[in-house]
Amino acid sequence: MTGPWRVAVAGVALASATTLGALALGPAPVPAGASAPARVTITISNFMFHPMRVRVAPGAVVRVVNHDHVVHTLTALGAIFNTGRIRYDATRTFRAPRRAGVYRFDCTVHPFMTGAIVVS
Ligand SMILES: [Cu+2]
Repeated sequence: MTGPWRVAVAGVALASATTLGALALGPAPVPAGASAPARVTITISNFMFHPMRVRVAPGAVVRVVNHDHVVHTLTALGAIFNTGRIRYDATRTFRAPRRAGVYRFDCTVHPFMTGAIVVS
């Protein structure tokens, strides 16, 4: 995957996030032009990531907290980042990639749990 391709994908994703802002899940999206946060927290509850899609700065610190009574993971497709197994009430932290793009992830234990980190 080349750099320009990833940047193009991120551009499309941001454009749709802006257009569909009112329909987006989770907190209000960061306005276009504002800098993306350097730290975010993703919580897991009821077998869902909250928020399911989050915009972060390159290399941002991402905290993941599991509120479910079962083990989950937050694992990027291709395992570019991976929390490993997170038990009930445990927290794991990792750094987002430095390269702009849309990074989809799931839970390796429950692959129907999906989300995305948008680095921009
Ligand atoms: Cu899971």
